[in-house]
Amino acid sequence: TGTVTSDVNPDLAGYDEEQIRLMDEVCIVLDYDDKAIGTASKKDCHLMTNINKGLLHRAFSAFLFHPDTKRLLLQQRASEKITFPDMWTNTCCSHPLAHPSETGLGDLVSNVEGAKRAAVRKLDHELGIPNKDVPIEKFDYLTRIHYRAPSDGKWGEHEIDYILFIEADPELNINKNEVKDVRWVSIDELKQMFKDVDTQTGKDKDLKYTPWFKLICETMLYHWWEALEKGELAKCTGEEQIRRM
Ligand code: DMA
Ligand code: MN
Repeated sequence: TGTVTSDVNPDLAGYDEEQIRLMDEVCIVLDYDDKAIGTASKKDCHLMTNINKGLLHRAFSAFLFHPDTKRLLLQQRASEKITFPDMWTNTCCSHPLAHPSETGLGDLVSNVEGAKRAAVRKLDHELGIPNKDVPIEKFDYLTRIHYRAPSDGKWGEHEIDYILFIEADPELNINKNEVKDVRWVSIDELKQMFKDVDTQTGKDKDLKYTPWFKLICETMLYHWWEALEKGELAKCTGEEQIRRM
C-alpha cells in the first residue's frame, strides 16, 4: 500500500509522468546484424548499465523536407524528455515497437516497412502530423546507422537506426510534452546554426544538438540533401550494408 512510482522505479524518480509512462514501451532487441532477438522496455534499452553490456535496439530517424523549398523540418526536444532534453534534432526519431506491424519479418524490406509505420505513428504523436500527410509509400529508406551515444551518464542510446526521408508540407500540431520548438532550415541555414556561438560563454553551442543528428550531419546528410534537391535521391536509397559509426 502507498507505493509510489519512485519506489517501483527508482531510475525514473523525478521525471515527467507522461515520459515515465512511455518508458514502458516495448522495443526490439537486436544482434549485431540487426536480427530481432528479443524485446526489452524502452527504459531498459536506454540505461547505460545495460548499453555497456551490449544491449542494442532498433530505431528510426525521419527527415521531412518541404516539397517546394526543400527545407528540412527540425525539432527541439522538450525539456520533459528523459534522454537528450532541449536538444535540436531531425524531424522525428523513435523506435519501431515489438508489435507485428512494426517488427518486420526479418528481411530488410519488411523491417523497413515496420520502421516506416513507426515513423507515421510518431510524426502524429510528436508533431500532430495527420497520417494522410505522410503516407507510408512516400517515405524513402536510405540506410541503417549503428551508433552508441551517452546522454547524461545514466541514460544513452545504442541503436541500429533506419534513416527515412520524406517530402511533405504537413499540418503541424505540436505535442509540447515531446517538442519544444520547430524550425524549417535550408542547407546553409543549418550549417550556420552549427557555427553559431554562445554569446555568454564564447563557446560553440555543440551541446544543443543530439549526437545522432550531429553524426549524420557530419557524414552523409548534405550529400543526401543535395541529391534530394536535384531529384536524384534514388541514387542514395535502399542501402543493404549497416554503417557502423
Ligand atoms: C530515439 O528517439 C531514436 C533515435 C534515433 C535516437 P527518441 O528518444 O526521440 O524516442 P522517443 O520519441 O520514443 O522518446
Ligand atoms: Mn533509442
